Amino acid sequence: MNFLQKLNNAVDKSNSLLCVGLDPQMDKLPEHIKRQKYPFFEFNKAIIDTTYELVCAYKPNSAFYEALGPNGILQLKMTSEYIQKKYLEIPVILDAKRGDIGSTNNGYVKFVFEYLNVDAVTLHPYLGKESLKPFLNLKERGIIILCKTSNPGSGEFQNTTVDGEPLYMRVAKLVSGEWNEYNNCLLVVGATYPSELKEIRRIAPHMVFLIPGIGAQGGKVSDVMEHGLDENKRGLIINSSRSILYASTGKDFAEAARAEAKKLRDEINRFR
Ligand code: NUP
Repeated sequence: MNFLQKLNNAVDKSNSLLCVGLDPQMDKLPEHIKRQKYPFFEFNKAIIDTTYELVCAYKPNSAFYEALGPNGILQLKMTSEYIQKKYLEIPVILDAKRGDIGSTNNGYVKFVFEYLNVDAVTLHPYLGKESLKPFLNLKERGIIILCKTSNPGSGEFQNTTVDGEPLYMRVAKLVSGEWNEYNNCLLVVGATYPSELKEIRRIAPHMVFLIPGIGAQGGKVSDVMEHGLDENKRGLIINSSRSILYASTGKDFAEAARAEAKKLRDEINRFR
């Protein structure tokens, strides 16, 4: 089964387009979790055990784990293995935004798909298709390319005009076309840019988009659903991290996360 089939099955089973971002931050963890040997893993485990029925994917961002050094990387691996063992139908996306020259990308491929063994990874397109071949050739995995990011300054490069069109449109065209030989590519489009999302959906009607920016960054579910859904009322992986993880920082954090995830899943489904 390839990534998109696995994702589709998870969407069917959970009736959800919601992805929970597993982005633990030490200063935001409940006190009793902070004291554990593997605080990020214990935190994630509790979040996963209360939200697994409500999500189509989990998305740990590598930065939060790398910040702790080897112990953080180990907890990232423990998190990925936990999902694979207990909830193997739910795909795991590593948000790492990698992308280097081809020979160096082989190292990233090993880390992401052999050591961590996740289902999909985020990459930036700046070095071009040739450099990303070690990723693009992986027919079973999800290759998720940054197209229009959610941050306030994303337009600095992404909206510059290249041959009469904004750069993000060039990215959307190439990635959905000639980069997508094995039908394993997805695009990242921020929830905070609905008009760009609409244009990108027009260019790539059948692609799946990873949509960050809902919740803490202010993106609106209604905008994303109006402009991002595909003809089958799917085609979106809608991520939220902080709004769910830190719905409460007390002992009830996992139940509060579940309530928030359920609210968001249901809100998304009202537009489907
Ligand atoms: O354009 C992007 N915006 C963004 O926020 C691309 C991303 N991958 N992200 C990531 O999504 C970000 O690094 C974080 O892991 C998550 C959003 O988190 P939150 O704002 O929901 O807490």
